[in-house]
Amino acid sequence: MAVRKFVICCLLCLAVICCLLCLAFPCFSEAAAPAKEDNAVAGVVPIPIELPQPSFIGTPLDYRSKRLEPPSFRMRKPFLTPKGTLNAALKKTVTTSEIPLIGKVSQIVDGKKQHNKKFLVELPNGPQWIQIDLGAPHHVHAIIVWHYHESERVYFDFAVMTAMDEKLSQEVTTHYNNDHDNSSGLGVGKDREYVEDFQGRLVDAKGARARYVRLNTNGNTTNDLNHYIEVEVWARPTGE
Ligand SMILES: [Ca+2]
Repeated sequence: MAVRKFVICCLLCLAVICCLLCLAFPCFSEAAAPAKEDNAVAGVVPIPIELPQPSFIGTPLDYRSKRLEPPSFRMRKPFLTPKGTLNAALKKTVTTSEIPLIGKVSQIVDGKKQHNKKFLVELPNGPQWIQIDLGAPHHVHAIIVWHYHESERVYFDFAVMTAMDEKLSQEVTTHYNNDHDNSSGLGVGKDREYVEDFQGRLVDAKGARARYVRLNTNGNTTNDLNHYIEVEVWARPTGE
């Protein structure tokens, strides 16, 4: 009986000592837990997108379409790209289908993206495009566009393409197209329409090889004009 009591006492003491060790040295209790994964998976990191201030002016959008994305008030998830990916569009050469009515084409890639009208580049009515020359072939991972986010609006026939030449004849890839009836002549697109906001629209270009990036629109829910505040092209040089 005495031996049994002695064994029970020893076990209780051992348990108390283990608990005290775990409290004093957490590594005793976490030794088997897997290492916590960092934001950066091996070789890729989230692109550091700097967002402008949201706008709280303007009337709510009165537009209904089965092609319109349902409203989302969530922040975009981090977008991972290979290390070394930069905004290759910044301060590069921009050409446009027509001369802007407001602003200069260089403002599309000047890094300024607040919603105020002084940052706005306005192109005339009808189908219009802007094109960015990255200066050299790149692997393009993400194209982010802020058309005009002062008030809620939807831009029509939004299409994003990349190519190796400025005439868009070599290695042409369409990454986004919501021209559902081919009214802009870019082919029928099945992507959704969306409401502009301060986060801009990120188009996944999946590492496409390209030197030129072209963005198209054909008016919007407020008027028939076409607008750009900023376009970013997150890419890495191919080294060619
Ligand atoms: Ca700008």
